[in-house]
Formats: sequence, structure tokens, C-alpha cells
Amino acid sequence: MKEQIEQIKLASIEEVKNAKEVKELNDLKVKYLGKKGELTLLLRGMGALSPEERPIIGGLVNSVRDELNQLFEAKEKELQKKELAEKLEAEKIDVTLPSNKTKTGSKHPLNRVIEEIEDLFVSMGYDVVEGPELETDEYCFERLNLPKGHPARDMQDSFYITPEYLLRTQTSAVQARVMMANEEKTPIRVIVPGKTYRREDDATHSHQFNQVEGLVVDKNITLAHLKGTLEVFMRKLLGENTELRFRPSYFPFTEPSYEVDVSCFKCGGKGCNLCKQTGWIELLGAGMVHPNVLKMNGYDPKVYTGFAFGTGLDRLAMFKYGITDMRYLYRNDVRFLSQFDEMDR
Ligand code: 2NM
Repeated sequence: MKEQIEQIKLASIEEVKNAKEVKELNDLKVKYLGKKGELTLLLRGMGALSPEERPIIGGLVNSVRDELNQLFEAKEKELQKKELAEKLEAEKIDVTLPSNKTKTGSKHPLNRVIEEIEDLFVSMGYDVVEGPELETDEYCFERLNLPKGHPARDMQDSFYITPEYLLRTQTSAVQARVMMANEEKTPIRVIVPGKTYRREDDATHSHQFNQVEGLVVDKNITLAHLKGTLEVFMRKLLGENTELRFRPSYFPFTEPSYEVDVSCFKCGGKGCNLCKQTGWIELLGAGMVHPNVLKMNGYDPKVYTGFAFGTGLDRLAMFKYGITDMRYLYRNDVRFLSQFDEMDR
């Protein structure tokens, strides 16, 4: 019996030593110390021993069991430690690795230009105002010094819905609304971005386009304020070296009126294919608000003066980003749009 015990002891120690994982160790525990384990069975068989042998064998089995228990405990700790180390190694994350690029949309070039303009004018104390795209004849024409039968109404063919309602041909209708809505007749500084509509459709004209117009009304506003404002505007958008040129023109809602050219930002004014060898690119219309417009919208032209300007955002976006065909702006081709991803990073 002693030999049997000794054999079990040696065999179990060897097996415990060689155990490679906690699960294997648990199986060994059952094999030797479990209810039907080899040592347990030995203890049960002690009934057959003589009373003298019993305490000796019993003591021996117990000491082997204690020894084995200690061994199991130590080995279990060792294996747990090893398994944890392996798990940590396997699940290691290098937080310094660059992350996977998430695919997101990108801001449309038109919105980029609009937001840049809005930021600039808000920084100068302007409000950004929007208004309806379906306008009344009253606000689109009458209140802008274009009475019925005025030849300038033919300057742009409009989309009439009824004799009274039409799609706005310019955002100036909103400025008339701003002047009318201001009951205290206090000074005004607004820009109005938005969609406008005209009955034309060819390679260089779309029936729908985007404009931004500005309006300032206050006491003692002069042409100098207009020139300074447009200079800041164009230099911020197109570069600090941009020069402006005012050419006399005609708009029914301003007097005097101007078409404003900027020095070609491609050639710097030397002449190239973009500016058709002139060195200049026409970008804006502007002028001092016509006294009739002030009067018709409740401002006394003897007290107040104002300036206004307008420009097409589509052309501006094309120049700024070197877009060669206006139709790209409205096609939403991902190959075109995704080129603007990089600008957000
Ligand atoms: C332009 C050119 C010149 C303009 C005029 C007004 C208002 F409401 F004051 F009469 N708003 N915008 C204006 C003047 C617009 O766009 C080419």
C-alpha cells in the first residue's frame, strides 16, 4: 500500500509539473483528489487494513494529499499568470498606429464659398438673412425701382407662376423685405445668400444659380465704403494681391451703378486664357442704393444713403477651386466631390 501511495505521489507530481493549462490542472485534481480520485479511493480502501496500519497509512495519504494540494495551488497560480500574460500579448493594441480612415462626405464647394463669405461679413457686423425663393412681383420688381412696363424687366426673363408670383430673379427682393420689416428704420448691414432663377439655359448659364448680395444703409454711407468693403471681400476670397476695377454700368436699383472687375488671379493681370488676355475678370455688380428704392421701402433718402452689391457664387467657386465647367457643381459626381475631402483635414 505504501508503494502504491508513493507511486501515485510520484506520478501525480510529474503530471502536475507538466500541466500546460488551468483546465488540464483541474482535470488532474479530479483524477487524484476528486470523489472518485485515486487518493480518495485509497482512503476508502483503508477499512481492509489492520488497526495498527490504519493511522500510518492514513497519515501518509493525508500528507501526500496536503502536498498535492499545495502543489496544485502553486501550479494554478503559475498557469493563471502565464495565461494572462499570453492573453495580454495576443490582445495587445498599439494605440500609436494610425486609425482606419472613416469614409465621410465632404462639404460642397458652393457651401464652402458661402460659409467663408458669411464668416467674413459676420466678423464685420453684418447679419446673414434668407428669404423666400417664390417671390411676389411687388418685392422682386416694384420695390426695387422696376415698375410695370420698365424696360429693365426684360433684362432677365423670369419664371412667372401666376401674374403675381414668380421665382426670384435676384436675392434683392430679400433686401427690400429687410428694409420694409425694419419698423424703427435703423441702419442695416446684411448679406443675403441664396438660389435665384432665370429663363436661360446654355453652356455658361443655368436656369438656377446661387448669388450673394449685400446691403448697407446708414447715415453718410459713401462710394468709398462700397469700394473698401468689396476690396476686403475679394482679397479675403481670392488673395491679398487682388486689385479691383469699377466700370460704370446700369442697374435700376442703384445709382450710380458699377460692374466690378478683379485682377486675374491666374496671371496676376498680365493676360492669360482665363481672363481672355485682358488681365481682368468681371465678378460683381454694385452701386449706391437708388433714392427711389430707399423711399419705397420706408427710408428717407435725405437722411440715409446706402450701398449694395451682388455676385454669382457659382463663378466665384469655379475661380477659387479651379473648376472648369459649371455643371460639375450640380452633378454631385462623387469623383468630383471627393476631391474636396482633403480640405477638411
Ligand atoms: C447687384 C448689383 C447692384 C442690389 C441692390 C439691392 C437693393 F435691395 F438695395 F436694392 N440689393 N442688391 C444690387 C445692386 C445687386 O447684383 C448684381
